[in-house]
Amino acid sequence: MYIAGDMKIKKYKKVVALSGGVGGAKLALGLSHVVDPDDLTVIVNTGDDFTHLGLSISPDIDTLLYTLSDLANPDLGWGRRDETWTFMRALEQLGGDTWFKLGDADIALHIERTRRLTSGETLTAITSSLCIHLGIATKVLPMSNDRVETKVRSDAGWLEFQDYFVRQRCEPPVREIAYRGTEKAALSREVMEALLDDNLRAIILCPSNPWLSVGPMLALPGMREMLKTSSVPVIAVSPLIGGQAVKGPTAKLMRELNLDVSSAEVARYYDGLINGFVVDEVDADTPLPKGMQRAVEPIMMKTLEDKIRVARAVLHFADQLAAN
Ligand code: FO1
Repeated sequence: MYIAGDMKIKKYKKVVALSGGVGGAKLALGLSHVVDPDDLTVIVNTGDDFTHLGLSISPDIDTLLYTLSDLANPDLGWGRRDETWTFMRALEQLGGDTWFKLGDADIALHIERTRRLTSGETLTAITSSLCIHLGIATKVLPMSNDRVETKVRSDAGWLEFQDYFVRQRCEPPVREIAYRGTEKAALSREVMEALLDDNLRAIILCPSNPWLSVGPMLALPGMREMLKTSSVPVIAVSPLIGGQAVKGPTAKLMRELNLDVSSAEVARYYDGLINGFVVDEVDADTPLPKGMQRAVEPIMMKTLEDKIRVARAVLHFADQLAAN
């Protein structure tokens, strides 16, 4: 805090969120309505990225871009609203690979990103430019400009993430998860600056799948250290409500990894990295690791109002922890 004139101006106002997948994008949208756009940075998982039909696909970045620009397909949770599928039908007719659905408008994004990556631009620069064209004021930062590939080991061996998640619809039991490339990948300079900003108010781990969407970000050299030593509150929101995943394979994955399917297990995964954990009312008695503070809030986010309410609650929780 510093005093300018007789006004108390809250100096600490920058918010950084780590997000991946649909759940993360919901809270990021809520935060974008609560925090001034130029004070919000969302760091996005790129471990789901892959090359398909020669195109560089970044699903978690795209889900976030479409969500923040209100272009997201409300039913699918990925891709664009009001989409048409002429390309996919033509690809089918030609015997092409159609298990990964690419809508006609969505393809423009993949083609443009591929063109610019091929010309040598970084994923960070391209994403920033896409935000401008999509009218997104929130800063969206890929976690790294280097290649990282989340892989899951099933009984039939290692699977590429999208093959597991989409082509095989998360059916193969997962025995192990690996974040290929993280040992030599680097956090981008922009990510480091955002996390080390001395105007920071809070760091938020959005309710994404901890093992599949947040894990790759935590595996990047330096990320865990920065969260552990952060001088501002680091808050995570549980992706589970009453032992059920709100969406996606989180609960099934936890069972297969012989983990307890509970918010307590998620808290253990984040132990040492976060100061506060937000759980739903049904999980109000979740036991937390020593030193971790709890906030109880209905965390199901269906409407925009829900997303804004949860975002406000998370920031209020962070401010309370900062004040103590
Ligand atoms: N998910 C699916 O379940 N089926 C699809 O056909 C599919 C296509 C797709 C295309 C572009 C894109 O950005 C995402 C797409 N997704 C699809 C979702 C994607 O697999 C997941 O959002 C993430 O990888 C998991 O967080």
